[in-house]
Amino acid sequence: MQGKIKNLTEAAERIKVAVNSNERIIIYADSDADGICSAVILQDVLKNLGATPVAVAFPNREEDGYGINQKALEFLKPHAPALFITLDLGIGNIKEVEQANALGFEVIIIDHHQVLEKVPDAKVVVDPQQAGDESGMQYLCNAGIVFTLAQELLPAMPELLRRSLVELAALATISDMVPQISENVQIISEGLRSLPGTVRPGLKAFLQLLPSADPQTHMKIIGAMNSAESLHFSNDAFKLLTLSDAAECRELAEDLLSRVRLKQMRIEAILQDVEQRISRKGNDPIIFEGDPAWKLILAGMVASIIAQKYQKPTFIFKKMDAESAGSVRSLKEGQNSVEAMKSCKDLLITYGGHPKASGFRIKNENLEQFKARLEEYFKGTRT
Ligand SMILES: [Mn+2]
Repeated sequence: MQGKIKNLTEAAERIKVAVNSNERIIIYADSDADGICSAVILQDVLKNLGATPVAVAFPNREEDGYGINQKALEFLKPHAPALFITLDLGIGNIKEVEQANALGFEVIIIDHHQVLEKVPDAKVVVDPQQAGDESGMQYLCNAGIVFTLAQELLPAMPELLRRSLVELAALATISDMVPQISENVQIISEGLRSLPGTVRPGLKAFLQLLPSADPQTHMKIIGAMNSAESLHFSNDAFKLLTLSDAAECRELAEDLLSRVRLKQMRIEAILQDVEQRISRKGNDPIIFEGDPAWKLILAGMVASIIAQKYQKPTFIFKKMDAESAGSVRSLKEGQNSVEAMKSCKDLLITYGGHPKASGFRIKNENLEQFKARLEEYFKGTRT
């Protein structure tokens, strides 16, 4: 049997104290399906314990920046003091966690991304990737960790609630493309088995709108969740999954599904653009392309497709006025994108993620040097 995720019990205990003493609780989660499902699971569990978070916030990666950022701290400041729980982000926010502490927040980080130079100075840090975590559960997506936390918080979880949460954990596990091993297999099979009979109005709305015999229904739901862009720290997919009114759910679900189609067209356009540029270049060790017209939230999808097709570490970014931000995909073993960026961290504003999928933000004046150093780095890793 595997061990327990480090600090999971500490996180559960601290959350219980907050619930019992009516402390304000903030949930701050990433804007993708994993972050959104993590937030829904945690909010459901808190409600079951009798608490309602004062805010559930999601950053817009394009406008606000990835992870905990200045705008988010500004936005959430009025709620201090509060317990500030980060989901699917936070492990890279060393400076921002210090700022949150100074504002009077007590931070619990629940993340599954790679630790950078050090673990932020939060009250509790749960991340199977951190030193001293012997659980061996690095394969869990964030919602998988939160689902494990949920069982800790509600040891006698009613079956109906458990099923409703495992449905979300399954969607997040599939969406995050984590290895389908151990608990992940269990979560996916249990969740997908339960999904057609879901009691969650938001998921029911999707099921009513999608053809019932389609074996890819869950993929379409995931696509719809991932197409919800957070705006003013609110996210429509989260809203949908926590609403109870059927008519409202239907409207939101329709809207999210139509955004998927728009998103696919935009991705196609960027892909064409990138491939045209690649065809004009020689045998560079990496693909490194950016443009002011590309949407940052699409960079990850584009980078995935390009990296898969060309089998090279791929950096796709949006070039903004002074800074650029983008996504990285590096699929080969031994070509760890986070380590590559760590070797250039003096040039970066932020960076982080997983070896195969990560992101960065950089001042435009450093772009050329960043590219050159990455090429140097990856030359040394070519097999
Ligand atoms: Mn994740």
